[in-house]
Amino acid sequence: MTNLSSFRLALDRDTRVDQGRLWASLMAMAEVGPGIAGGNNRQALTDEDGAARTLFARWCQEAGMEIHVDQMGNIFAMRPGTDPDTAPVCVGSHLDTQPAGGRFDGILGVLAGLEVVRTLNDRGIRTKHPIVVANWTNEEGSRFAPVMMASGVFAGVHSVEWAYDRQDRTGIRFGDELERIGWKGKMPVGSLKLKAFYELHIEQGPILEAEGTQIGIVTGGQGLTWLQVNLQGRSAHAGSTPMARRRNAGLGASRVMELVQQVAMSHQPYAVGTVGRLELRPNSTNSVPGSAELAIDIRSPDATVLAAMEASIRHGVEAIAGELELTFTISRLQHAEPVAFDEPSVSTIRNVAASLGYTHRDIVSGAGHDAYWLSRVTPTAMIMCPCIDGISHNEAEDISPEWAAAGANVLLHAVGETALVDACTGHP
Ligand code: HGY
Ligand code: MN
Ligand code: MN
Repeated sequence: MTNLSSFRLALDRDTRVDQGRLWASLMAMAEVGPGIAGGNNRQALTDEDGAARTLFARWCQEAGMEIHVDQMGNIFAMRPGTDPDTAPVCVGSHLDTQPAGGRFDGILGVLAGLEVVRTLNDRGIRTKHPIVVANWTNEEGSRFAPVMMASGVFAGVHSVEWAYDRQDRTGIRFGDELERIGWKGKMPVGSLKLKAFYELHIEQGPILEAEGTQIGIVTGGQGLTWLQVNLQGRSAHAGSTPMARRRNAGLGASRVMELVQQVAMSHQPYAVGTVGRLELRPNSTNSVPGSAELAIDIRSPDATVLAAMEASIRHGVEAIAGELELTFTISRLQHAEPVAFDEPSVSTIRNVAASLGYTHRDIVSGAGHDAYWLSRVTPTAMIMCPCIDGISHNEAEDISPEWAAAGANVLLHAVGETALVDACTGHP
């Protein structure tokens, strides 16, 4: 049993990450899978995702870490601790992006984790617990639903087999695609037991920037439900079909979109509702749409509000279909309850932010994150940094190098406190 007195609870307070190196890594990663407007299109399990993984793994190996990959392609870059029998402290997020995604959503959390290790290496600092930097597969859920898929398997929310059978909209299976890009590991998912998990993420909303606050102390996150609605009418000639004889699925879709807006607005200020995906068939200018598929995203920090929104939407879709003589199906694509993070871990983040002199405030996450599921299996907390105009899931997503470094410094010191710094190492 190691003598605990040889470990300090904290790094020297003047220890900071290398802001320029972190920013250079973010910009280099942004070159992989570029979008069309300055952001990224690096969707899960595409070749671009594979290239990002390869780059990340190389950087981690150059920093002296061992690479472990589980059956869901989750990457765990491990920095050994002085006591190999202890559970690692994990930091990380995701490298996959939305189709019109930004350069920082998820990527900041992964590369700030790498920067933490690079900084400890620079200072020759050892920790008692190993440190793991994680890249969680398919956080975005845009190509393969649901969101936070592989961290969900890690936390026991989904089975590996169920996840492997998820298909994208062209019918490609998740498991086959993971195999194709060469990132289907052998490590059983969830076998890595963690001491704690910290995720740094951009806010993806306007609060921190508007207040001029540097750090968000994330106390929890709102719940989310995705619903898929399929409306079935009859395609018909746009010219020769009288209005009274139409069974117009496109009209039905427009009313469902308005319904989602009204339901969200009726639960303000803590509810949001979006129809982000709409597909009409046959999708031809001179054919009345015979069928429509809509994907609905509703969220609230209050579980009862979320349930009430879902019930109102289900009821409203039935009424709309009746009025327009459509048949319909409505099904849940996914659901995550609102989450509260581990209070001692949240306090660590808050105390570190204060001791480093950063302005900070508690905040509830509007977006979903891998930390949601990790909080089921290990003490978990999140750190947020502002983003410009609160824009995200948009190629214009942007942050400042200073915000990135401030978040990474809080991550660095939170890791130092949790992984226990070996007092005999590091510069005086
Ligand atoms: O949908 C979300 O909240 C996350 O960006 N995947
Ligand atoms: Mn994200
Ligand atoms: Mn996202």
